[in-house]
Amino acid sequence: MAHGITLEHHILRRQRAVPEATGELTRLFHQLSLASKIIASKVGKAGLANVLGLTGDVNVQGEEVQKLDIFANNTIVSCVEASGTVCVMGSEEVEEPIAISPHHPKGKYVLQFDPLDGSGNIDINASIGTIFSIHQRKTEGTGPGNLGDCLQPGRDLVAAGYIIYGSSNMLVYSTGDGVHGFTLDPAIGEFFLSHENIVIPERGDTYSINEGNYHRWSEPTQRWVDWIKRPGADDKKAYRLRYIGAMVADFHRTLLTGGIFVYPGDSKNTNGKLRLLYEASPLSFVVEAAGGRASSGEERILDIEPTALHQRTPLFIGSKGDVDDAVAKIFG
Ligand code: P6P
Repeated sequence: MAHGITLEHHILRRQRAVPEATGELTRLFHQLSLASKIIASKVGKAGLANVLGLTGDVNVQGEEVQKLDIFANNTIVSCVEASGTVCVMGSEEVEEPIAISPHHPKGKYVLQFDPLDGSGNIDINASIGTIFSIHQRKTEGTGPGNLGDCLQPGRDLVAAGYIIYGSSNMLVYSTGDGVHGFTLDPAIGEFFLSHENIVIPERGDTYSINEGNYHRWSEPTQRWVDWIKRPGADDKKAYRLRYIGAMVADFHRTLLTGGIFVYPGDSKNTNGKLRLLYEASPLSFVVEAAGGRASSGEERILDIEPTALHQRTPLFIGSKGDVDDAVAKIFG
């Protein structure tokens, strides 16, 4: 293929290798890809169209200004439900599970997503992203799904990934057998394979955490941060701090170059800030498929049995060696 392998071609090749595949996952990915291109286009013009992080304004065209993450949410919902591949959806922007319109057939999958993670970065033109996770439905039949279909552990994911809207727009996904990155060619409007079989280094040299919360952390967490940022025995180097404030961007750097991203529990939020089902779980599925680790400190993220749609979890994610060190030093 002149320009390389497209996302659709890559997914189709996988579908053909799975005898029982019905093509539903391919169709779901196609609609997710479409939604991400629409979002990327809107995000790219946010500063011009006065569609920043504000809400309730009316722009120069007299149009109701939608907050970008609401726009992103609605774009994903409308694109995906039209595909007839999901029975229910869950979104950071919507309190309850999202039912599929009666006008559309229900499919065998469950999609959960953070439509625009790190949207506070829009106003400063820093990277943001969409995170998605795909399970098979648990309820029988072809009718509407429900909350029980959403509350599934990450180890049962069929696929997961993210789109990062940054200096270039990339989609990174895994179905458990490898992690693959695709870069959007805006001139053609297609995602082309640019990072095949991403493997995270065993260790990195950056740590990513909001040090502004230092005073709220447990003493063991404070001691681990004090340790990782300094040279130590056995040629341990001082790790460098990198923190963009959008987990998709901080995770993407960690996946490609190694190191660790941490959002721990603290005295204000014992379970931290990040959501399990549509932030920690999908990125943990990706990092493990790339040879990395993801833990809450107490257990493997993918083994957490969810009990609520928007439940939070502390998160230690990244290179195996760095995550193992952090968990051992903090939790013993
Ligand atoms: P803090 C963005 O709001 C987000 O959910 C993640 O993308 C990001 O890693 C984290 O919160 C940043 O939180 O407390 O450091 O501003």
